[in-house]
Amino acid sequence: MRTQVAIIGAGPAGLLLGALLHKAGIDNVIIERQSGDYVLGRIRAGILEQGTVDMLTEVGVGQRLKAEGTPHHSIELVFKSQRHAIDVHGLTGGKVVTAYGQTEVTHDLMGARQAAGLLTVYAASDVSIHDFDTPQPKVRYVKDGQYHELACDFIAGCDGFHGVCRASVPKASITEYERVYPFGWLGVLADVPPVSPHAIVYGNHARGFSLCSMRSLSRSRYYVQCPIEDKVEQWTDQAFWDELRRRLDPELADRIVTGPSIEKSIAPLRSFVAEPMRFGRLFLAGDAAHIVPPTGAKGLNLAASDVKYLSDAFIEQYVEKTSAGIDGYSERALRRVWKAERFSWSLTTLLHRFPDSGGFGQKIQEAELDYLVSSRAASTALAENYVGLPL
Ligand code: RFL
Ligand code: PHB
Repeated sequence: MRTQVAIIGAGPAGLLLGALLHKAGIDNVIIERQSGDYVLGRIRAGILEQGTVDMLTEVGVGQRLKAEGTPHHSIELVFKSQRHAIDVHGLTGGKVVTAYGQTEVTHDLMGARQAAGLLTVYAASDVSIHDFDTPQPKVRYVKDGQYHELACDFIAGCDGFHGVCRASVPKASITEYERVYPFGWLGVLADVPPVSPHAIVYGNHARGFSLCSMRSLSRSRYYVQCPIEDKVEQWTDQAFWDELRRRLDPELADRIVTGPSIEKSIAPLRSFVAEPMRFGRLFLAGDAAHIVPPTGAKGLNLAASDVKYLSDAFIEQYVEKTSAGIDGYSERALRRVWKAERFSWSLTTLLHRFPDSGGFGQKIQEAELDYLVSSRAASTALAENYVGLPL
């Protein structure tokens, strides 16, 4: 089998890249390790930047997003038991973010890909990539017990943090930067109306961080910071709701509607960047190249901006016959990646309880939050990063 671009991974990065390339008439095949149902069952991101919404609209999956996504004009910060709104819309000249689950984005992109008759090989095992330092790269995999080889012009490594693509690059050719945080996020999904349907709420409290988000007007997504050693079985639903309430202001705590969790999990927090993002004819995009802690809601949005740059580069290559885009991809993508890394790290540092920072650390965080909500300049800096820096 042969294609122009072999895409490894059918997460948001791989599916969106496939859609952008197809729209430009560039042939592509996606190879995914998991089944389609497994990919759809992962509960992850929920907040889309306007640039991501625009890209999804451009590839023809904007309809349900427009009808069912919830625009957020502001975010709210809770500290010292008081809630303060930051008018993101007003401070950015009219920009908003949209609450629409990653599961829905994946569902829409999978549906459009299937309707267009494009090939995605799900449940492929033993995926390996070869010869990306030559003009004839190849992907090998096993499907239903049969060995396959896919020849291509380029390989797009969209296979997430634990994928095979970054791991296939010789160690001497790649530099990795990493920070692992000493806590996790315990997340609960529940079919109850969100306590704050028009703004994501971020809470700083001496007991730890909390977050109130949503997937729809009848489905809520909440998180509390927890020790990284905690096991999800230790947390009953009741213990989760009690802890969330303790970390919010009294009015919001009173208003929370609780119910049985339909998903409960603990996610570790990490900042990570691998440089460069191109190795001959292999290009990394999304979580395969970088991870942000979820505090700034940037992971999925960065995956989208990477594949926008990458699809532009391939279009230049195939349509305009120039390699300038491909040659500049890594540098272009990394400039935006590092700014999002900085923002996600700073918001994580500002809002979480660190084991060794003590009362002094808490007071400094509260002073910074107080400055943030009372200075127009500081609020504007937060707002423009939150809605997404320009592509
Ligand atoms: P994905 O989604 O991990 O997809 C990679 C795909 O590659 C497959 N794969 C392989 N396929 C073939 N061969 C192999 N050897 C393979 N190895 C892996 C995997 O099965 C998978 O299908 O990466 P992608 O596409 O780069 O997308 C990145 C996003 O998923 C991620 O950044 C976000 O979910 C991060 N994130 C958030 N991002 C936001 O923009 N806004 C948010 O509000 C937000 N909240 C979150 C988040 C991530 C979280 N967790 C659990 C990490 C909240 C949480 C709790
Ligand atoms: C989510 O809805 O899952 C979510 C929202 C905002 C964040 C992180 C996660 O910063």
